[in-house]
Amino acid sequence: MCLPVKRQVLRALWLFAVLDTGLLLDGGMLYPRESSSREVKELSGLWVFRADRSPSRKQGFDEAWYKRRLEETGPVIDVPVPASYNDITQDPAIRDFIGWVWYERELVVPTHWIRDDTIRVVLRVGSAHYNSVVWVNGVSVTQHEGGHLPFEAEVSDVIRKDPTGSCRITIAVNNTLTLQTLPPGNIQYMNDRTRYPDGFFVQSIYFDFFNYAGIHRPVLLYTTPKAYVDDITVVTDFSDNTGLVSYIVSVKGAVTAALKVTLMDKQGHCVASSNGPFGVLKVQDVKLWWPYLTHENPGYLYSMEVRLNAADGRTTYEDVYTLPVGIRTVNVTSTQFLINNKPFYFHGVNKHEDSDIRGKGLDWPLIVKDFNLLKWLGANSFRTSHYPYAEEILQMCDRHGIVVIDESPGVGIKDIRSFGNASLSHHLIVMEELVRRDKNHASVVMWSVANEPASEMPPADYYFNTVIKHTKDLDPTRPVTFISSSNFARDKGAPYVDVICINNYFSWYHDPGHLEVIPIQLNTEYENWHGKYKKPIIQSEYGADAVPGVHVDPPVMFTEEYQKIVLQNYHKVFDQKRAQYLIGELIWNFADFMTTQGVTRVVGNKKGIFTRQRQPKAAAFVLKERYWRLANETGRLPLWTKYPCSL
Ligand code: GCB
Repeated sequence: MCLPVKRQVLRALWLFAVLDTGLLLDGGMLYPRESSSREVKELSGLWVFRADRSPSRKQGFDEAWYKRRLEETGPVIDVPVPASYNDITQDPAIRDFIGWVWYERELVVPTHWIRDDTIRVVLRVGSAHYNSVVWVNGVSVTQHEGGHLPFEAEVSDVIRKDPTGSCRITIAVNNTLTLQTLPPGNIQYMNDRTRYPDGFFVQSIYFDFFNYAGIHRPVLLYTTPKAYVDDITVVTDFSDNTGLVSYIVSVKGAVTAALKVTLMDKQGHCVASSNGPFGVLKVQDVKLWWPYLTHENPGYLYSMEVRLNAADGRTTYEDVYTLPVGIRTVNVTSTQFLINNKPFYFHGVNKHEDSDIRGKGLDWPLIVKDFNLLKWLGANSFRTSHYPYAEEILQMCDRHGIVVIDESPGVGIKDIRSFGNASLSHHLIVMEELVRRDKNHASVVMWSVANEPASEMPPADYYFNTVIKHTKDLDPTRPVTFISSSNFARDKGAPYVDVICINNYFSWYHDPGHLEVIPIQLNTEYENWHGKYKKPIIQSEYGADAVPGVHVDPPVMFTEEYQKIVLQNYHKVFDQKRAQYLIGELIWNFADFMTTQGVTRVVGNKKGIFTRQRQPKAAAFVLKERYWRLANETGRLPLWTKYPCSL
């Protein structure tokens, strides 16, 4: 069998295998897009809001606040959606609130959505942190656990009960974390009445970012026909100059269905087509998807139009869904990361979804500014530390060729009680939700199942082996990793990962103030890891806090000078090791971000090379110089980007 044919068969077998891996989830989670058969109604803007301040935090459920307009059961305030609610008001109790908060929005849905029962109306929440319960006109329509992934419910029947089309959406959201949530947390009640007031409790968390809460991503109503395209999975490959797109389409609500799949280039010309729910599209003279700064035309996307003609015995339906598709391959050797069979070196950043006032709420000006800063910096990649980011951000990555390591919210798994079956089952569901949502993004090249878990604990071995294995079953086309903290995990977990990702903070948390230890300690660490596992390494975090505007020379900790030299000392070792097995460097962090208050944090974590307001510190210029030099050495710079100073 010649290679391309063999590959096609393997891809097709995998696609079928995915449908047969004992999935915990039912159905797809395609991003809502308008088409000739689908409408989208965004519900961003002002919602009404009340925090349930009752001691039990259960008053809203006891009094069934969802049954009436929220303002009829107590005082309400305006809050924006999407946004975290924490920094919107002047009330510290709202900023630090733990428990149920209630959101409500009223609208009138278009008459034809009510009258035409061949239309399916779906309510979708992009994400809400952490547990959510949703009602429409007082009727419970769905619940969801997890703060970073979308969920939805069909609401056609509920809205049709009111012929006027008036629709009241109530969403209760609770940010309480437990030892079984992802990320985990733990409520501690302080019962010593000589020291704490009645009812005093704190939420202990084992991660270093503020536990922002609320409805963080857009809420939408969208329609499909009753028979509809429920999910699409694509896997891409190429052989010489022929691109190969294997696909599977799943359809719901149809008795008979005919599918036509057409792949179009950027000009809208059809480059390949096929019929039926699965197949392989062959694209002659393929334009591959290349990362930013590696090609003159990075981020090339085709459009895959899926057209369904279906019938359910009574009615015929047409549904159209168009998916952007980038054609590329990803492979890992013992020393390299290959995109389209060419070595790829990650020179990028770790980020957070975080900014003034809106917290973790999706904000387009911020997203666009961040992409402009990434490009200015010459960054070709980022890791979605420490949870899945908004789909809108991944779409930008696809279009701009920014490579993504896509991380689950498995951060701060430190307590032995978080390694039990309940946590594991939830982690497996979260990985399924993540892969289901992000599997078709060309920019996503690796899954990260967790950040710095206490992998030295005995139960962690079984736990992570299971999560990594399940993730590989879900998607054998992408490497899987988890992020290790310094030496702790050297003997655990690493056997199962494809790429070793290491975080360390030499001359910061270890040997503070001793910049001179960085080269020797980093060198030792790399040699140990690579010597033992013969796998490529990414420096997935390194850095130092710098309070912007604070200068001391010779450098001391927390100054801009110290941050610069930490970076430069790391870079010396990176330059030796990238000739061998180091395949990437991701600075911690792109920008300063908010954390829980504590004695080591000066109004948040200041390891950003940009401030929280996205202004560069001295270190940003060091990194910019380096990243453009790396891009010149390792990539093929497009003409217009050769001279970053003219940007
Ligand atoms: C880490 C964590 C990250 C922290 C960072 C720090 O290892 O992965 O979440 O923010 O260190 O600054 O301490």
